[in-house]
Amino acid sequence: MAMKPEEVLRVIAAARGSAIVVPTMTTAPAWRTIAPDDLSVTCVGFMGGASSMGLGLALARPDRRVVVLDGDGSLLMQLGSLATSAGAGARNFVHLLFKNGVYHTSGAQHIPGGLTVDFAMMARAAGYRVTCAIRDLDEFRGRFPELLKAEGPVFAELHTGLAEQTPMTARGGVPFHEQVETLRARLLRPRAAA
Ligand SMILES: Cc1ncc(C[n+]2csc(CCOP(=O)(O)OP(=O)(O)O)c2C)c(N)n1
Ligand SMILES: [Mg+2]
Repeated sequence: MAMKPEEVLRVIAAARGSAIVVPTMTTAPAWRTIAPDDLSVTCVGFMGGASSMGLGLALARPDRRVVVLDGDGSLLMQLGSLATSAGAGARNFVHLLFKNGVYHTSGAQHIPGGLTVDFAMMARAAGYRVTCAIRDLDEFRGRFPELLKAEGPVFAELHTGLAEQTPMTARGGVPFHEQVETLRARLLRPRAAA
């Protein structure tokens, strides 16, 4: 049975430490409830852009982990970004794919290939250093801390069901430019206080 995305997000929130998190699509509304007021910046609207935004942050701040919470339809739309992320070779880059087989945010239309597309294999072929697929919450709970510490780029395909909310049903949240300002201010603080 597919994992509940909200439960996966709770595991991430509990284990992430000082990692910057970049949610997108249906992970976004859940994440702002589960991990409010923190080192996160939500990628909205820009399908396939979350990993590029996360990659920029990872390259700029090699002292921190960056965890991207991506959508499968989004990644398919920018499949070439796998090679970009892998090619950049950022050791601190962790790319988590919420594989639900649909474009949930826009009405749950099936993505091309449905659940048969093997994104972990694609990431491996693109050159990610660590890749895996995880189907079970206990397995994810056990493996996430090690994925978070592993030498990246790391990619994990997470088999998840549908989220309770989408950005369409749960609108709002902090406007993007304000999130960026807050994140920048927090990252510019002296390391000891960060
Ligand atoms: C280029 C482009 N086409 C279409 C859309 C409309 N759109 C917004 S979200 C979305 C679906 C996202 O699906 P997925 O990445 O699988 O995330 P999920 O909603 O399943 O979490 C679509 C098609 C868009 N934002 N950009
Ligand atoms: Mg999806």
